[in-house]
Amino acid sequence: MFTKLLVANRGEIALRIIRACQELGVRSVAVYSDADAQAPHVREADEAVRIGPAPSSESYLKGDVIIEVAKRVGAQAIHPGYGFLSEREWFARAVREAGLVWVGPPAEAIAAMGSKTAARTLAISAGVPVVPGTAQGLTDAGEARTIAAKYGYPVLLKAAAGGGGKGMRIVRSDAEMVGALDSARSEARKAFGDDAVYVEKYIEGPRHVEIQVLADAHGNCISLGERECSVQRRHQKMIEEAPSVAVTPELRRRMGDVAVAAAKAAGYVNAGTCEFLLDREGNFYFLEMNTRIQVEHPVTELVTGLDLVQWQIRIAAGEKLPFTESLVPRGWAIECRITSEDPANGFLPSTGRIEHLHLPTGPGVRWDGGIEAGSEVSLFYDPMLAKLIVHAATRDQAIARMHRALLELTIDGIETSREFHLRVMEHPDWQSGSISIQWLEQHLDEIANPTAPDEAIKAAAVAAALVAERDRGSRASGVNASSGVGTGSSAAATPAQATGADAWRRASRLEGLRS
Ligand code: MV4
Repeated sequence: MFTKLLVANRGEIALRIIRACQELGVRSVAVYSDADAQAPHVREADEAVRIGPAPSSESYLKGDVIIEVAKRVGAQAIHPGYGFLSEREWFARAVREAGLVWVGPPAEAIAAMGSKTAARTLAISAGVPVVPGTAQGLTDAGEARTIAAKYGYPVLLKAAAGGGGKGMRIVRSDAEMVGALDSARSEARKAFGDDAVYVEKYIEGPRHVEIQVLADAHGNCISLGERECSVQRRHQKMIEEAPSVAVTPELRRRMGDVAVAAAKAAGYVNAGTCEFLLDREGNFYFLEMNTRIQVEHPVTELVTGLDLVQWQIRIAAGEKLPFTESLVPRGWAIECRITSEDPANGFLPSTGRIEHLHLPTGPGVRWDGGIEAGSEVSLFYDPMLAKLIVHAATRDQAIARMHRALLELTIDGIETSREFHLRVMEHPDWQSGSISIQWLEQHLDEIANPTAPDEAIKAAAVAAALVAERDRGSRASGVNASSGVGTGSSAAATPAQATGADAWRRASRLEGLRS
């Protein structure tokens, strides 16, 4: 095992990696920008080194600087987390060439999965089902029409270099083709410097289901089951769960086998994820492979009992996986991404100082966060502040537990996605599992901008809040009704009181009482 590892990231994932190091007996080295000098990951690591000013392009993306720091402090390995340098083939290669160990897949596997058309060709050769379509870039709209005639409209134009939905256009008729191809090309050129575009049959209303794989350097590769990530907005996932209501044991085995085949074809080692579309008939299609640890890895950890980040490090250190069979999920896990965005305001990023932070605890609750009271939330980095993750025996129990945990959570000083998540947990479609990748955007109005309730409901909410307030009058940590801001720690309250406090928060927002 390594004695020292450098964490090339910030926020919650940096802390997550530092915790894994501590439990493995590995010394951790944090790197930080000027904006993060006071950040928790800097304090929790065994050592910390400043790498530059606040903008990521001058700090967390400075691969050469980070490699120099790793060599100087005597780290043997670099863990990139997700985002930043995690899927840059050149960085994985540079780490290796500097004589350091890269905690991630080989640079060649990153490259093989980096181009969508290359990944598609690789998948097809490995017998992995992909959406019907082409694997070569289009020459012109005429060719695109011929291909569309073969598969039938609607079709989807996709950028070969793509990712994140950029350079994607749905085409429903021959008449739309010329305009769609032009705009897909120019968007792809701007985003990736490559205007190659190819065609797929458009799958309507699918789910996004992904399979976690773990491969060691000794030829063992296993599937750890699926995560369902359909609750997303503009390609940003908001909620993930494991397992998926749409996946039977038999489908899990088939998707797992396919994911392992794709990983093996790419020469994959370490943790990776194969993304699939799952249609209403139960057909699944490989989309792409994410060659990093993902934000939503904790839901898989909770249903498998494995520590994926520790396994990433152990695999990089040359350890063998102790199991050769794919694992069966136990219970149900849900993750909500807590972001500094204001759902009631078009998810506008919110900035400022976190004045007060009260974290949920209790049975089956996990908080993977990168913030604390006093943290400054700026626009320099991703708005994801933390993940709230729960585990319970059944999906219904996990939803009730997440709702309870969200009620316990208080973040004061900035707007967050907390109330958005409460409204999703309360939604009948979510509760019955009737969701697809289109569901959130179709229901955003009722979830993110709940219409003002009529006077009777509003009065009842205020009354409930006042009862809760009266009942906790003797408590030291009550809701401060005079300020109208629900800063009270509801951890000490009964569910009814917590609901009352939440009704108060909602009512006071509607009344414009919140400062
Ligand atoms: C699709 C699709 C429907 N049909 N391909 C979006 C990003 C990229 N990773 C692939 N994406 C999609 N590809 C076909 N042939 C729908 C999407 C898609 C999507 C996929 C996963 C999660 C969220 C999504 C949101 C919109 C569209």
